[in-house]
Amino acid sequence: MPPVHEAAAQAQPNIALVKYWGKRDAALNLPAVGSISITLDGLWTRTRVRFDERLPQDRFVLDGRADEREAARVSRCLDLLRERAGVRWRADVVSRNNFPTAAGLASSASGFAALVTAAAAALGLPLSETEKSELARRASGSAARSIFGGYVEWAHGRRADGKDSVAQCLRAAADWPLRVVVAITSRAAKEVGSSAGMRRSAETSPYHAAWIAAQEDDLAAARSAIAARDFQRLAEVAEHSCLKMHALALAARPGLIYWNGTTVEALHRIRALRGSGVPVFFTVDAGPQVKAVCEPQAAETVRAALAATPGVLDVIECGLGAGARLIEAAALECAA
Ligand code: 2P0
Repeated sequence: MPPVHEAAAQAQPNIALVKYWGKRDAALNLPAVGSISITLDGLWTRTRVRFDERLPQDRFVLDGRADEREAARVSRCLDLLRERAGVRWRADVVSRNNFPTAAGLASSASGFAALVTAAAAALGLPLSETEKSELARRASGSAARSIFGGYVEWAHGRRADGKDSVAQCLRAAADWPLRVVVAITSRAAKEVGSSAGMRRSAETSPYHAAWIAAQEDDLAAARSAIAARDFQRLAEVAEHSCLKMHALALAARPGLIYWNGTTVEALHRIRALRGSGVPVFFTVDAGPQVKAVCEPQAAETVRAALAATPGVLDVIECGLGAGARLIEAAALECAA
């Protein structure tokens, strides 16, 4: 057998419409609530994993630079795959994002979905999408969703071992090709990451129990809106879930304020557009960027309105896309 075992994969970020916020098991990364997302197109992470029996340790290069901070997380994720394959080989991992890593676009979701997909293939592990979703979840919760394309639900699950807390596709992207316009309002790294923010919210926010209690109703509403392709109903539940997640975080001690002034102004502009008949709604994650989801014919109007909002630094438009998949290593276009 040759000493080198290699594969490459691509995955895309996803944006939650019904949010994940809170964990029921931090070690296994099991969520306190289920969530529903859309996987994006146009933005991607491409990752090549090369297991080499001669390497003394794992190496992780992101966008051309050795990334020490993320290397430990990458190694822990690879350990799960090595354990399944019954090998101890270390790996050389080269990854590239075609979007800014700190832009608040869930680079950990696309990153770990691509890593698991490439590593499983490199090791010759015949894993199902469901098994890949479980492994990706353990590295980063939202990565469980980026294994799948289109409209995706990640289940809360009942089992203590987390085997049923995996994602599945609810509807293909082509069935309802909505567009997403992202308004970048800051390039600063966020002060409190998602995991720490979730922990603080669960421990100190008086709204935590109310958040958990209502999630099933929001999931049911989003599922039925997606099944019926009912934009107005999806808009209502998605904005509600987003604002509720932020209300929970704002009420933590100390309060988590992920928004800046431009974020708030962009939300008002999106609301005003919808009020005037434009099919668009907003969502915001654990950072200041605003994601506007709209019907295709409204994309140009939404893009122009966000670009004209004072303080918006850049606008990125994309569609809905596919799940994680293998690619030729040559497509990576970046040297090791
Ligand atoms: C979501 N977020 O549903 C929510 C809404 C951010 C706000 O999933 O701790 O990086 O690795 O499981 O996946 C971002 O959290 O957190 C996220 P971990 P992750 O999209």
